[in-house]
Amino acid sequence: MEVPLMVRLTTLAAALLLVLSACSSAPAATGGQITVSLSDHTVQLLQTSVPSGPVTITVKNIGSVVHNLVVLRTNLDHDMIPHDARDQAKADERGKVGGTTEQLKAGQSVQITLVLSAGKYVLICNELAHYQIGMHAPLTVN
Ligand SMILES: [Cu+2]
Repeated sequence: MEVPLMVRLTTLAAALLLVLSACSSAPAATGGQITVSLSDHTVQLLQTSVPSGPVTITVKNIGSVVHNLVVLRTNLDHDMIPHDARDQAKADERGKVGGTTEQLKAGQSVQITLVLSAGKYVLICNELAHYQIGMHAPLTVN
């Protein structure tokens, strides 16, 4: 009688261990999430503020031409970013903390993760003249 009981206890312990290890291997808190939709003349954010730390940004091109996303850390208002000194058709990317690495084609979406500290940010599309036609939006990181 004692041996089967030991077996049962061992099995129970093993099961508990499995449950515990399953818990510890579950994804940790995923951090902030935002979704950015790039239309042909706007940058739309589903969330306008996000906690500091890792922030996963889902970027969707819902427009009809190529777009990109550049994340700037700046205290300037989102519609007050100066143009690039060497190219008036582009916005100055000073304060850039990240962005998409390639142009997004119409209908394409990508996810990027940035580690953002608390502060004010501006999300823009910096394809030629896209900033000027209104592709910018503010983001606050708390
Ligand atoms: Cu654009």
